[in-house]
Amino acid sequence: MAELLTLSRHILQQARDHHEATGDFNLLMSHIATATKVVARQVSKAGLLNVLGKTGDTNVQGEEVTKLDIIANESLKAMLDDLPMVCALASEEDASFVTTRAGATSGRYLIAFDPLDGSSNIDVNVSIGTIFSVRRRATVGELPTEADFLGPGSELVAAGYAVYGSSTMFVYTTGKGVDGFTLDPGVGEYVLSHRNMTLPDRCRVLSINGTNRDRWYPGTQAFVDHIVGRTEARYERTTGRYIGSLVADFHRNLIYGGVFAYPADTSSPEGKLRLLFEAQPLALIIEQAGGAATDGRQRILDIRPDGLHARATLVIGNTREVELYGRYEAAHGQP
Ligand code: P6P
Repeated sequence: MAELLTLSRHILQQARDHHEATGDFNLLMSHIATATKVVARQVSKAGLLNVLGKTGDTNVQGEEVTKLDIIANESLKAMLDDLPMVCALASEEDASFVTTRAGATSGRYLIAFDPLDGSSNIDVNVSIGTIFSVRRRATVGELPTEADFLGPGSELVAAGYAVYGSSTMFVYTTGKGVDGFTLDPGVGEYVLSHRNMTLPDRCRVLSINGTNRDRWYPGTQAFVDHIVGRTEARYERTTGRYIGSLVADFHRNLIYGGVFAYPADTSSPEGKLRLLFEAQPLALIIEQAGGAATDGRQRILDIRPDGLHARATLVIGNTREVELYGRYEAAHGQP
């Protein structure tokens, strides 16, 4: 049987290639992976553990909170709170960041995560996911501040996601390409299944919520019409797929080739998706896989968030389509 390359070993190899070999980074990444395995177990047993459904609360985004959101959020924070190299954690579910118990002043790394993206799909058994990013602060010795989180995505040292679907996968990059691992429940380990993931240069899929058409600005409408109108041979076989779970839509497009767009529109003038918790990590991954991500005007990885919960237009996938969106955006502009 082919040798199984576990995520743990892969992280060690990556660390040898280009991070200080203190072991801190390896331990950090391994804890993130383990946290996603805990969430995967909770998600897989959600119906049985009777944790489906809503809590009746709303989060900082004003979204209804599901019980699994809370469980996933608390699991991730508990798993990462004990790491001496981590000084702070920021969650999409929480209004502000938290300093860790173990590394508040000594820790160099900061972790931001969306604990359970797409959670509105939990009750109908559609794939959901956890998205994370890791950044490093310049100095240690003091308590971290929110500003330590607000750098451009180009400063991230790692980004990745877990997708809880027909199988659980962990996909990540440390700036040296993208690799995907599938959870082997029998072993309890993530095993390399998608080495050096590269975005196919074909627009197999267009992912956008078409029911928002009447809210789109003209540039978005023209972009979609260009593809749906099959104005080029490239789009003869393009199909629409949109399941309202960003991680699942992104993961499918990464494998098949395609473009996802959640544009600013008249009801969400800043865009709906979060720059720090969703757009930045996925932008790092897609660029490492040979694609692109912009907000229609600038590279996502160049944008400095103006706050933890900053939102952004996200157009992400094949470079050709992302650039096409930018041309239509420039031609029509936003009011
Ligand atoms: P809409 C889920 O709530 C989420 O943040 C992303 O996972 C998903 O892509 C998007 O919102 C779906 O939003 O407005 O199309 O339902």
